[in-house]
Amino acid sequence: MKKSVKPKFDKDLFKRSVQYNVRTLYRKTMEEATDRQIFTAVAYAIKDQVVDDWMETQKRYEEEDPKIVYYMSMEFLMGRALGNMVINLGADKEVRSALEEMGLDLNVIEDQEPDAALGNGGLGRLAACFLDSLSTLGYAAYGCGIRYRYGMFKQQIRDGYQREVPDDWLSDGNPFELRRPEYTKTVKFGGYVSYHTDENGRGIFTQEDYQSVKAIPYDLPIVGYGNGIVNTLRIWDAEPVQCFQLDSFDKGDYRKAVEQENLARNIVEVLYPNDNHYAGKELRLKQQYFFISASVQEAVDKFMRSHEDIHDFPKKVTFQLNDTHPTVAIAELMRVLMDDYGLPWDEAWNITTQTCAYTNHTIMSEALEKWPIELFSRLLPRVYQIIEEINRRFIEEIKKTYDGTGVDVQEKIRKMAIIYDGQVKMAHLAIVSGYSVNGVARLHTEILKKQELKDFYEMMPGKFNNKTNGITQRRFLLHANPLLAQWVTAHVGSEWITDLSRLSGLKVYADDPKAQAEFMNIKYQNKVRLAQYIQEHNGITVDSRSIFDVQVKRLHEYKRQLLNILHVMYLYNKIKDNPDIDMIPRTFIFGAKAAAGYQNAKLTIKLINSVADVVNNDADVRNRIKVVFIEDYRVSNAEIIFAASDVSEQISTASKEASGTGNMKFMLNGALTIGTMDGANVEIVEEVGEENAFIFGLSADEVIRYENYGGYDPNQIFNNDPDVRRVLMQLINGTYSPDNPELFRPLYNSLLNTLSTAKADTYFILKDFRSYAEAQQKVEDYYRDQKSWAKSAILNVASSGKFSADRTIQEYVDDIWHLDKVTR
Ligand code: 26W
Repeated sequence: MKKSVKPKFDKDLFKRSVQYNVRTLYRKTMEEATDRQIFTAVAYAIKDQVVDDWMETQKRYEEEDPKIVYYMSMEFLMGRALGNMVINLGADKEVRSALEEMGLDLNVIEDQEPDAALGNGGLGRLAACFLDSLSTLGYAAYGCGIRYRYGMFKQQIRDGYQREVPDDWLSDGNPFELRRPEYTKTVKFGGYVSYHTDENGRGIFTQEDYQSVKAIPYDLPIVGYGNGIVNTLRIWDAEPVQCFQLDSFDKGDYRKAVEQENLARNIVEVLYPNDNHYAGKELRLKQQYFFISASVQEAVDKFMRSHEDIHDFPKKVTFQLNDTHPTVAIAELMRVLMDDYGLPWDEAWNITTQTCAYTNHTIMSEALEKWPIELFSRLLPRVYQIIEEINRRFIEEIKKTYDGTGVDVQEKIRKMAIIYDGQVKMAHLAIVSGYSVNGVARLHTEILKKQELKDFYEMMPGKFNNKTNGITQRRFLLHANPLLAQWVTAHVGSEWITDLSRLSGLKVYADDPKAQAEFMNIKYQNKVRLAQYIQEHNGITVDSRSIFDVQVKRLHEYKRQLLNILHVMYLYNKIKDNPDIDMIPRTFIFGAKAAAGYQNAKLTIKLINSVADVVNNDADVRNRIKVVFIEDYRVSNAEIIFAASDVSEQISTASKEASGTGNMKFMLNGALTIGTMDGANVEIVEEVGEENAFIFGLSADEVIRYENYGGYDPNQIFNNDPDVRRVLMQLINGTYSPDNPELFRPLYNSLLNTLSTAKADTYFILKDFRSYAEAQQKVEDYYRDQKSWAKSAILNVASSGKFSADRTIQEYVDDIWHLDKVTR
């Protein structure tokens, strides 16, 4: 194996290439071109330099024949590519100086790139971080996904309300993508399955009278850091099959042709903007099967291009299913192996169950995918047959395992069957048919084993394992926070870029006054940068010396943005009662998109903005608190936000947040966490020490215990805690909505429903309020001592080594995938 080499960067070639691109793409000189056009020209010039490494990597894979992981995911939340690619190429300095010589600024050019927002939140961003780590570590990998025409909607705030605007991210083309029509696949929907026996008496199943769609892959390069390895994110576009031959232009065919064309047009139209909420939409299932069928076909084709025996497939290929969304891959692989390769069931099953592995990302019951049989079998008749057979055999296995043991077998079947009660349960399919099931943080995996998936864990304990999430430090420190990145390198060397555990070398500086001052100054510079962004985008002037207290993530009741804003309302009351109260100025920053149909989430956005209007414009407040809602929170502005944060709000109801990954990005950038013992917060606190974080609230065990007893009674708190009572009354007395005092009634009701049948405060907001307010008081007291704060902040950076996606990926490789390392 060769030692990794720093790829060479040809500066002159790059400059000529940019000029040439502007000429040929736009028929313009550099002076005439718009910023956006220059971005495109630069992007093509960078892609030129990547293509050699890309080809070289793929050639190396052909020679070495390493095992390949296919990371199957409905979402890849990539953000911008240019800046990251330049960094990973090791060409940041050269590109910057080349552009400067041309009178251009890389930062300005980077800002022209639209985010590739092909994801909702955590799960999609995790997939993007994993791809970065796979390339950097030198493992052969494909990301498989959908080339949505419209990604995550753009959020506009109008009069305090969220408006969704389509994200036409491809309108100016995508310079980084490569269309690969030579790998086109056909995907079949609907029709029926006919059965006949061939001359050898073997059963043959054929799908008849179906509709088909062409799947055309677009490849995006995933550049490893400084190692010349380039993997591929392959996203599929849909096109109609050509069937307008004139001689078959009779009525029936015409209708079918139109239907097929519509199917192709609709299928990749838009990413479903639901996070953690299953809606059961037919088009969503079509999307799932569309990209999975194409990806599975291509994986098998590719394998067979260079191998003889399909039985060796699991030695060279593994599929990681990113939640249940791609789980139909299991049945599709069975179908291909049996129907296209003629394997008998048992052989196909052996291969499939050694190939597929499943990651669970949530215990929220409303997120579980359960497709109605009627819909599933109508859309995917052959795949459904196969799932029925998997289910039949699994039920036999349940009986074999539990018959005569005293266990209630019927009860087991009711709870564990893949098909039950008219529904296909995708998680059950994934667990039964895969060789690995993992959660995404230690606590989450324990809850899966002990509660949600208890029956499966008891029956097949060996499959279960934990893989605590991670993030890529290349994007979220090196790119997002250049000042801190330089400072870190000056103290511990640059190895942290590919070995984040090196950050622990910073611990010796935590007490050093010079290091503390430098650190706080960098934080201040980053706060100035965010303050400028806020000034430009919100027209709000914020004090860069105030505490930046930030909650950015999808808007969800379980994430409890409502708890945060209720606490702001409480602080505002304190100021109104005692106008001279001594309070360190604090800027409460929110960023969050709500699913379009999620009423309470949307109303929470309105509440945050209404509180902002009142608080920010009340002279009595004297700037001690400010509230800012950042419009259109996304990867690109996240990079600015994390770098500038002092306080990281990770306040989900314990047990509900599977891991969280934003929590890690804040920590890496030296923010202190205020949070519950939930998800990866538990491990964050374990690394950094409880004295360097602010932990509050019910534990996961306590929450689960209450839930098992049917919840708790929030009225007691309402009746006994005057501060809570006052804040809640302000939701319905017009304090924040004078024109419509009833506006926030639904939020009030969600906390305190007086209807005896409905549950109230299912996310324990009132239950945790006091404890949260106390923790927030500690935050303020602690911030008064800048030395202590700086020390804790440095210790947070120094203790974040565990949370690199490089560590996570290496664990997946060691325990699940068993890939071979490739170097260049
Ligand atoms: C079917 C609708 C749907 C859509 C998205 C259901 C579930 C999802 C995702 C699983 C939601 C998600 O992004 N989950 C988050 O995954 C992150 C990465 O593992 C975790 O860090 C977050 O805690 C988890 O909420």
